[in-house]
Amino acid sequence: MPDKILIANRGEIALRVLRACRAMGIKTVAVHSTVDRDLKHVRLADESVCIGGPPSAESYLNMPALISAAEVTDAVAIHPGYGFLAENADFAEQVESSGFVFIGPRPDTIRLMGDKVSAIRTMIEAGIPTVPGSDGPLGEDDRQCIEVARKIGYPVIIKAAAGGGGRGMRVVHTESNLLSAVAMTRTEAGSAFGSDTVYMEKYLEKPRHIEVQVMADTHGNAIHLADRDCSVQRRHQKVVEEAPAPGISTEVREKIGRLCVDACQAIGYRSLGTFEFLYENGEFYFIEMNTRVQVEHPVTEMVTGVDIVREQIRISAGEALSYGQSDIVVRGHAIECRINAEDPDTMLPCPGLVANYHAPGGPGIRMDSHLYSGYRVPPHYDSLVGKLVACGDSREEALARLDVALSETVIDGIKCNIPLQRDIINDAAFRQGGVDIHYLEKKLELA
Ligand code: MV4
Repeated sequence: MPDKILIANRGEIALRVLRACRAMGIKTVAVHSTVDRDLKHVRLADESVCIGGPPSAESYLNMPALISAAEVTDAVAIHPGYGFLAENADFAEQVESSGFVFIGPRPDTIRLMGDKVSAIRTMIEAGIPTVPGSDGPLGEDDRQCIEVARKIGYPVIIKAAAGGGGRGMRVVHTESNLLSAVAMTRTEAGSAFGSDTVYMEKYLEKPRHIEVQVMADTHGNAIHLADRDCSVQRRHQKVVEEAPAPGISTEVREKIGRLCVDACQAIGYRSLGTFEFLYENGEFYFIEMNTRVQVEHPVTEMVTGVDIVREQIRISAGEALSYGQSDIVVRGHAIECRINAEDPDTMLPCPGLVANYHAPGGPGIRMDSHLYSGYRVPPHYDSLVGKLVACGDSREEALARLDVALSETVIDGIKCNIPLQRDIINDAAFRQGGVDIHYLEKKLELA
């Protein structure tokens, strides 16, 4: 195992990684911006290094500062968390060429999955079902583009190859709008991502977002940890996630899980990964692969008992997976509410001083949060301040525990989305299970 890990992140995920390191007897280095000196994980880390000013570009995205911090502290490995540089292939490459271990996939794998066209092509070859589409970049030939759309059938969606996570896409309902939509998406992609490569897919109107968690070691072993449903979202920000996805039979779960495992082995995947699918009318359609630990990983941990971050660290040290597929059993149900520091009316970030914080507790409750009484939420970063996760033998039991836990959580001094979360988890359609990706935005429109 590495002797010392540098945590190249902040907030709740930095604390989550720190906890995994401490439980494994690994020393920790926290890095922080000038406004983040008082972060909980900075206080708990063995060492800490200030890496720059408040803007992320000066600190958490500052590659030379991060590498220097690893050098001066004699760290062996760097954990990128999620967001920031977690899926930056150039960073992973620089970490490795500087003699450190990047806790994640190989840089070329990150690059392959970062380009959505090459990710889809790779998955088709590896036997993963994808959305009917251009299966490659759209060329400059207008007639060919029209042909592809006719073959797929309208509506279609034009996506930027370098986009992902909802950035750089446009839905087209009729042929008369096709070429201008392609041109606009191209132009926007060029200026936003520095690549104007676009591709086309059939637009699925009411899908669910279901993802499969995988892990693969450097000895050729790969397993899946079943699925999560992340359909409850607003403006491409997930709000509630759960595992397993409601209404998916064990047979179907095992079938899609096995396909993902086989794909990992076919491409020589290493580390944690998430296969993102759209699910509609009983079919899975791959859209993207995430090559990092995800915000919502705790729901999978709660139903499988696997410490996903520990396995991620073990894999990066060249250890074999601690589990075979037959060791992985989904037990009960877990649901996560993302707690954001935001105004419930405007949904805009609401930073400030947390005068008083009381975390919930009880059976099946887990609160992953870096909050404490007297902590000031800075305005410079994501508004996520915690993740409240509840599990139970059934979805109903998890929901009952989650509602109690939300009701007893106290975060005084700043506004947060706990009222919205209670509203969602008590909503009849959500209680039913299996809402689609448009559920929350429609619900908020009506309110
Ligand atoms: C789609 C789609 C419908 N059909 N692709 C948005 C985020 C990015 N990961 C892919 N996205 C979508 N791709 C086809 N062919 C609808 C979305 C989509 C979406 C997907 C997952 C979760 C939330 C979403 C919200 C709006 C649109």
